[in-house]
Order: sequence, then structure tokens, then C-alpha cells
Amino acid sequence: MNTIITPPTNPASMDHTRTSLSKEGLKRAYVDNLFYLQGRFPEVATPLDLYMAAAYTVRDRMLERWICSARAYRDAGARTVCYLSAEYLLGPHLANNLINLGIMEKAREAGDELGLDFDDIVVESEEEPGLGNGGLGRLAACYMDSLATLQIPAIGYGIRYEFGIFDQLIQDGWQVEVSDVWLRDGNPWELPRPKLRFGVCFGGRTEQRNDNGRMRVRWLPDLVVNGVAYDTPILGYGVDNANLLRLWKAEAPRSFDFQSFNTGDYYGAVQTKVDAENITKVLYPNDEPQAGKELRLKQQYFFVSCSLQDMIRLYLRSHETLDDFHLKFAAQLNDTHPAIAVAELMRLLLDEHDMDWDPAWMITRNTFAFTNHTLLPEALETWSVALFEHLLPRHLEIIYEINNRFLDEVRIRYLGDEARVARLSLIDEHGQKRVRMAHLATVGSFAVNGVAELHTGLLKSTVMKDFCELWPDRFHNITNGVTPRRFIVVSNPRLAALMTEVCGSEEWIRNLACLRRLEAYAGDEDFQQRWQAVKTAAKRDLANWLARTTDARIDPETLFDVQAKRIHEYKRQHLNVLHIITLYRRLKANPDLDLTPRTFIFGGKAAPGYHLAKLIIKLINAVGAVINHDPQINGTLRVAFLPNFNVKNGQRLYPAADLSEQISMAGKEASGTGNMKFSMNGALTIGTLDGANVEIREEVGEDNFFLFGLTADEVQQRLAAGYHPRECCEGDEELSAVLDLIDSGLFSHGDTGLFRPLTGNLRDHDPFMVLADFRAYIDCQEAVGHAWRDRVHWNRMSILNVARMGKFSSDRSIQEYCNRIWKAGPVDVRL
Ligand code: F58
Repeated sequence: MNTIITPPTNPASMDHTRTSLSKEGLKRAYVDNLFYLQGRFPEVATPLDLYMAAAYTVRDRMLERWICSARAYRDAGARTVCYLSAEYLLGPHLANNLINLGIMEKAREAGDELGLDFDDIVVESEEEPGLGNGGLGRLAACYMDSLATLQIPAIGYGIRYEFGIFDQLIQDGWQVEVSDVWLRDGNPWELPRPKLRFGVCFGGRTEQRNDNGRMRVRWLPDLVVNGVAYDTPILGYGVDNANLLRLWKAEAPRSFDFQSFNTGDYYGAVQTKVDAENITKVLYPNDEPQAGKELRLKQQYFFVSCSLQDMIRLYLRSHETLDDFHLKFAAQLNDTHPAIAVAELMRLLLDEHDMDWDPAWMITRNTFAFTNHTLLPEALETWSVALFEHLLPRHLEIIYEINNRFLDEVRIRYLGDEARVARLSLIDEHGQKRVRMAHLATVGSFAVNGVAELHTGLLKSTVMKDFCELWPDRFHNITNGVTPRRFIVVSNPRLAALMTEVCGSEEWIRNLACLRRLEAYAGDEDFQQRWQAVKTAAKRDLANWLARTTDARIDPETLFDVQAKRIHEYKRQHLNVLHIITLYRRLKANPDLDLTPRTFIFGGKAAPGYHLAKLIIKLINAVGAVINHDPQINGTLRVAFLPNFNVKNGQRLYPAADLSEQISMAGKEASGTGNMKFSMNGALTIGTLDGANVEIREEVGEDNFFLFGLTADEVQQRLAAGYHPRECCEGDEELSAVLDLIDSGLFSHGDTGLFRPLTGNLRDHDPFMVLADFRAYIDCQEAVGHAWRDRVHWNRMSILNVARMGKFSSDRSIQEYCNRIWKAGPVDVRL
């Protein structure tokens, strides 16, 4: 339809209440929203009212850009990136949107003139949408920010979980999970699209029919669920582009199953509705190990099906057939969670749009690209064939057909090599048959990528070796990045101001490589003083906030040594704890020891069913409880656990860190992105040669990075030679004594058994080689302690770290995806 409707007034120039970016316009809009949307006058408004009025004021300004973008993209007919991700860890919207709109300062002035507590409204009030577990979900959010900033037409598709990642409380040192009711107060950032809904089928059976000589399949499902779209605009920084994040909510097609209702089975009828809506109730809080739950497969299929149906709908608005669908869309599979999309697009093309196999397969294979985020064997997703048969019978048929055709190709290429055929198959035939989702994603994609050089190399030489031999050109590395808008400008305004001053403009915010200009100041002692003052101010902010919200008391003059990320054995928070106990023992044995005063700060959630990870949290808190209250230690060592690590709390932590702990066993962390966030904010890294640490060290220079530990190759060699962790203890009295001290009950009120699952596991198995790396880590930490004492040198290293972080902007990552994988270019949007 060619619209003749234009916006009520022409935007900015007219100082319209909904679009004006002037201070007066913002004030007017704010009061207006408080009055007409919240129904309040200022004197009686609650903090929520004040926040909502601010949010709607900003949202109006985004909507204008969003609508303009939609129109410009449609007119340009440009290639569109569809990012398919089961998780988006967005973080609070308000401050980020103010920054991206370029009106933070004006809004602050407007707020001051209205007598509002601006920081309270903008920083404190907002509940963040916790629709992700950790790195993978946050990466999707950074990429949405960069896509819009680089003006690439893009849609993020995902799930609107009613309950996101749980809130973490710490009680008596233990993690306690509380459900996250983020929608309780309403969500001003989303627009429900009740008319934009698609049916998604489950279960039942299939039936073949002969359609004029062509075999066609009909799926007769036994359950249909509706997916309803909820749209959130994602603004680019410094441009007028706004992209779309479309999340799907599950609803029952009718509120009651009338048949059950009429037969008197009222509860049965309501149950159908409840079952349908359960699909998008809750985010699975698992870290790496695979959940294997039926509901999880339902979630995956549900959001993928809605998204593909939506893409087809959009496409058919301007095309007669689907023949060139793959030219319009590049769909990125964020890990294997959306991999069922390969079979679903085939089904839609074959069964719903009457296409033949070959053209349908050509379109499918040219639409998808796949990112792998992990090498951990337990995290590689597989689903039992039996579950598929029960839930998605038609998809199983399609997967078998894809597999037959694929394995025929393999057999022709590798005559007689049936072992290879079995390794490549989409079906794992060992024991109970399972569908290998990474294989489905690889076969159905035109590109596969890892997320850091080392990770991609390992991917190609281990889990994907056979595929890499088959299709070497399909494999790429795209090293992860993070958005400097959220992780510098929003999180660390003082540092941002200093950068802008040195760089002479705000260009660095769009082109992080500009930070190189800081190098010239690295040795300038006056500048170093200002640099250090920025860091100390952030440390003070963190200390004050912790004092307000927890019982932790920390001293900003000490070295802040921070490890914040999901709690997992491979990330080795317990190695960090062993270091703390080592220092504690040394100090007890020698109270005059001249130790660098340190505050160890931890943050991170453990998956609720991951007992060892939860025990690590308890150990951190238990060690803290003893050390923090030991008068002999007198504050030289302190341990703080920051509860409920999420994007919002991360924003307080990254600017305040002096030392960033990136100490995973080499070969296990695919990339890591916290490592980048800390370094961009001036922390130095202590780390292994794992994930993106390798590239960070290359960029910042080996003199400005604290390296320790076995390399990925050495890890493999040690394992191959037979690793016996007890031998590490036997060769190292101090290590042995540290473990014994944990077992002595000192940290557990005399309970000598409490931490045995941890210490016993370390002594007997130590799957992540904590003990093998212990001595190297302790020595490296000693070097850190010494380095801190020369603050001139430390500040220099800190400045150089930041100056050389340009590579780790997500803008660089997205530009690489656009050039090398998606072949997508910008569309300039002008209001
Ligand atoms: C993370 N994966 C990697 N998975 O561990 C990290 O190295 C990498 O930097 C990051 O992806 C981005 O590439 C990760 O966060 C999850 O959270 C999954 C969520 C769904 C269940 C399985 C784990």
C-alpha cells in the first residue's frame, strides 16, 4: 500500500513534543508524558513514574528514526541481515539510548531544571531485560548496536522470555536464585504487535500425497501455538538508523479448548493454554552443559519458525516467488540453538510453498551462516531422534533426507571411508540415536565461523576437522568485539571525556582505532595523573555503591583485582581463590611481609544445577569472611563478592578494575568478551593464552600483559602423557598447604567435609589443570604486585592497553561479517 499518511508534524524543525531534541522540547515532553501516560503530577510521582516518563520521552524520538529506517530499507530493497539468537542480554535501555541519540547532556540539563535526580532515574531505576546467560547473549546485543551504527539493515530475532536469567542473592555465602520478574512494571521499550502472529506446530504425524505426480507431504500436528511479535527499536550511534529487535511470545491460539470445555474438562482446557504459553516462560539458566529438555527444543523451534515465516512474509510483499530469497536475507545462526532453522526453511519451501528439493536446498544453503561459540564437548548440542520424532516428525524426515544426500556426496569423495561417513553424519549412531545440531548447521550454511583466532584454529583441527577437510573455504574466523558505546561511553563517562579531549573529537566512539592517539600521552606524567584520577574515581563509586547495597567495605587505594563472568570450573575462579589463600598464609606466617594491598572482587552466576560452581561461590565468600575479619590482615587483603552480576552491575565494575582475571585453561574459552571490556577501561590483564586473550596480548604488547600458564598445545601434551594432579602437590609444599588449609575447616567453621568435593576433585582429577598452572599463576601475580608499586609504569601500561584496543570494537567484527560473510552494505537513513 502506498501511504499518503505523513507524521502529524514535520519532526525536529518544528520542535514537536514527540520529536524535538532541544532542552525545552525534552522538558515539555517529559511533563507531558508524566501527565498523559502515567497520569501523575510531579509532586506525587513515584520513582517508577519518573522513569517511565523519561523512557517514553526517549522512545518517541526513537520511533521517528525507526519508521524512517523501515521506509528507507524498504525503498532501497537492500540485503538484510537476520540475526537468529535464543538470547539477547541487552542491559538497561535508557542511558544507552540517550547516548546513541546524542542527547545525554541535554537530557541531564532538562532533568536538572525540572528538579529531578537524573542519575537515579537514568542509572538506578531501570530493571534490565536479562534475556541471556552470559557472553553469547551479550555478544548478540553488542552486534545489534554495531549493525545499527554501521547502518546495516538488520533484524534481530529471538524469544521474549517472561522470566529472564534468575536474580542471584548471596545468603550465608551461598547462591540463592530468585525469579526475574522484569516485566512486572511494564516495558516501555517494546511495541506489541498483536496482529503479527504465526502458528507454530508441534507433534502429530506426517502424510504423503501425490500431487499430479509430485510427492507432497502434509504435517498433521497435534498442537498449534501462536507466536506474537514484540518489537524493540535498536538505535545506531550518531546516525538516524534504528533497527528492529523482534522477540516472540507464545500464546494459545484460543483461550479455551472448547471441546474439552463442553465436555466439562475445564482444567484440561486451561491446561492447553498454560502448556502453550509455557514455551516462552523462562530462559534456561544453563551455562555450558546441554540441557536436553523437551521444552528447550520447543523454544528453539518456536522462535525459529516464527522468524522464518516472518522473513517469508516480508519477502513476498515485494516478490512474486521465493526463488531469490537468499539474495535478500543473510541469516546468522548464533550457535546451534537456532540450527533447526535449516530444516524449517526447507519445510516451509517444500511443503508450504510447493518448491522442489533442489531449488529449496540451494536457497537454504545460501541463506544461513553459523557461528560456533564453544568447543566443550558437553556443550555441543544433540537431540535424541526419539524426541524429534515426537515433537517435530516432519523435520526429522527432512534431516534424514539432507543427511542421505550429504553422505552420498561424502562417499563419492572418500571411497570406502565409512568411518569418516559416520563421523560426518548428522546422526550420531552410538547408543541412542541423536541429531548433531552443529552438523546440521554446518551442512546447511554457506559459512561457519569461530570467535577468536585460537578458537577457530582448534575448531578446524578438532571438532570440525572432517568438515574443514571437505569444505575448507567455508570456515572463517571473526574475532568477537564489544560495543564502546555501552562499555565506555555509558559505563565510564569520565574516561570517555578524557578520550574525547585527547582525540579532539568524539570520532573514537565510532572508530575505536582513533584511541591510538592516546599512545602519545602514555609517558606524560601529568596526563598519567589525570588517568589515575579517573580510575580512582570509578573505584570510589564502586566502593560507595557496595557500601550502600552490601556489607562489603573496600578501599579504593588498594589494587582492585577483578574476576567477573559466569562461574565455571574451566574459567577457574578457584585458581584465583588458591592465590588469595596463598597470600593469606604468607601474611599470617610473616606479618611484616611487604605485600601489595589488594581487593579481590568476584562477580558471576552459577547454573542452578551446577553444584561445584555453587561450591566455588561459597568458597569465595567463606575465604572472604575469614580474611576480611582477621585483625592481623588489617585490610591488606580483602575479598568481595558482588551479587547478581549482570550488564548493569558490570557497568560499575569494568571502569573500577585495575587487574582483569582471564585465567581459563588454555583451549577452553572460545573468546571471552569481558577481557575486552576490562582492558578498554584501563585494567591490565593477567591471563592465559586462551580465546581472545591471545589477540589482546598481540595488540597491547607482551610487556603490557601478565601472561602465565600452559598453552593449549601443552595442555594436550600433558593430558596425553597422563596428568596426575597429586604430583603437583607433591612437588609444591605451598600448594599442598593451601589445599590442606581449605580441608582443615578454617573457612567452614570446622566442617572439614564442606569443600572436599572441590579439593578432592582438584587432587584426583583436576580436569581444568588448576594445579598444573598454580605455580606459574602465583609467580605471575607476584610480578603484578611489584608492577603496581611503580605507578608511573603501571599507568603507562594502562594507557597503552586502552590505546590499542581498537580491534576489539564490535564495529570491527560486524564490518568483517558484512564484508566476508553476509555481503551486506549500509543504507543511509535521513530524517
Ligand atoms: C560464550 N558462550 C563463550 N554460551 O563461552 C565465550 O568464550 C564467548 O566469548 C562468548 O560465547 C561469545 O562468543 C556462551 O556464553 C552460553 O551462554 C550458552 C547459552 C545457552 C546454553 C549453553 C551456553
